[in-house]
Amino acid sequence: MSNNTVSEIPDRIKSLLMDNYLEKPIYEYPREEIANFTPRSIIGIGKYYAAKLKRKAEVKTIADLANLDYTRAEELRISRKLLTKWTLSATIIYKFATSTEIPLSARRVCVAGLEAAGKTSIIKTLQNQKTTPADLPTQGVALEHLSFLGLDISVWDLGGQASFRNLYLDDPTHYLARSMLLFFVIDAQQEVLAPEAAQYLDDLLIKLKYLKETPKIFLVLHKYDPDLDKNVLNRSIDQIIEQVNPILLKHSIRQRVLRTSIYNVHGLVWYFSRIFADISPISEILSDSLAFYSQTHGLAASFLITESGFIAAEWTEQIEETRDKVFLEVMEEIRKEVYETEEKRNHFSFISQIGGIFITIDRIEFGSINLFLCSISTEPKSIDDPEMEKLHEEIRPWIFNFFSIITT
Ligand SMILES: Nc1nc2c(ncn2[C@@H]2O[C@H](COP(=O)(O)OP(=O)(O)OP(=O)(O)O)[C@@H](O)[C@H]2O)c(=O)[nH]1
Ligand SMILES: [Mg+2]
Repeated sequence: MSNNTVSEIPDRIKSLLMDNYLEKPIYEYPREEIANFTPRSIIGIGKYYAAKLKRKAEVKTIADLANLDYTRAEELRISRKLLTKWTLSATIIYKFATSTEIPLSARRVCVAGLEAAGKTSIIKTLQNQKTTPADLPTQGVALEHLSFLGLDISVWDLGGQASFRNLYLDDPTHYLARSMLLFFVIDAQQEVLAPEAAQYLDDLLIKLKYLKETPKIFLVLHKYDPDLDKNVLNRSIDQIIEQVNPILLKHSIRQRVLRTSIYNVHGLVWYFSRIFADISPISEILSDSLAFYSQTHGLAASFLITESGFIAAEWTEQIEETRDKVFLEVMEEIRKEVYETEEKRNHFSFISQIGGIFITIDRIEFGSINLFLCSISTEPKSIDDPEMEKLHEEIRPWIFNFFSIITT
């Protein structure tokens, strides 16, 4: 029935599974049925532990295991490290089995929209580069790269001048096919351009339908600048949505709207981080671990940031109002560390310009993946503080564990 046979499973997922405990060869199962496999089919879970999980926590399938709270390790008398690893494996398999997304291997995204909507500026901001109003319009397509938690994402920046738009529409197989996500960028301050933007979106969606492609579509209402009157902006956005909504409806596409500005870097990076996290199998579990880590150690906030500046996980319970400022300071320090410091430091700390906030940053390296763990505290802590040492000793192996799974 299903054309999603197991042979299409990426090696990364196959390598987590054993087929000795199945009634028939793995490739004969429909993809969604993998979620119902016994936990024993996960590599590393033997008979003894499978029985224990069943008896003590009613875990009978991979789906059950994916939903098991791994902080119950002590109560279940299973080592925390093992249980974390198994629930993570189960989560990755479960997500794969139940997702209707384009496979993880397709990591191409398109950014389209009218000229001067701000597409190139958004991409540059995500790449941690400065943009200036004097930057030139994109001539045709510019191919860019973003990296998120070990995923290499290639970004097609489709220059928006009318002559180029026609080029893409004339050859959609080349310009639009095999994309996982399509960001359609609209200048939120220019409601007069909305009919033209809506027309272009319609043209693109018609071509995608013809190609039988269903990338996730995001409307990026850009130039939503923080210093502008929100009433005026929102009124303009309402008018834009009014033009665009019928097009989405016509193509039965769910409305997903982002409001971004290059003058709100945290907001922009955060939005895109969430979207990319959605296509990364490990982001959710990283967030859970970070929350656990932060609460255990009484932190005010914490970020886990990738070398390229994306937020892999964030926990900011106690510093809601100053979060954006702190985030920008953190990003600036990381940028300096990555691009300007000659020798790599394993950790460093600094005091925020906002009074009473102390930040330490840890570099966590795993193969080619570099992460920065930022611990934000309201009490002065030095990097030589034994408390901090303890903290780092704890989180490192966790993160290490995650990456050992996704990269093997
Ligand atoms: N106020 C404001 N201006 C922005 C923002 N983002 C980009 N701009 C400005 O908008 C203009 C166009 O930006 P680009 O990024 O070149 O636009 P583009 O969509 O790539 O344009 P094409 O390459 O021609 O398709 C530039 O002057 C940018 O500085 C924003 O968030 N707010
Ligand atoms: Mg451009």
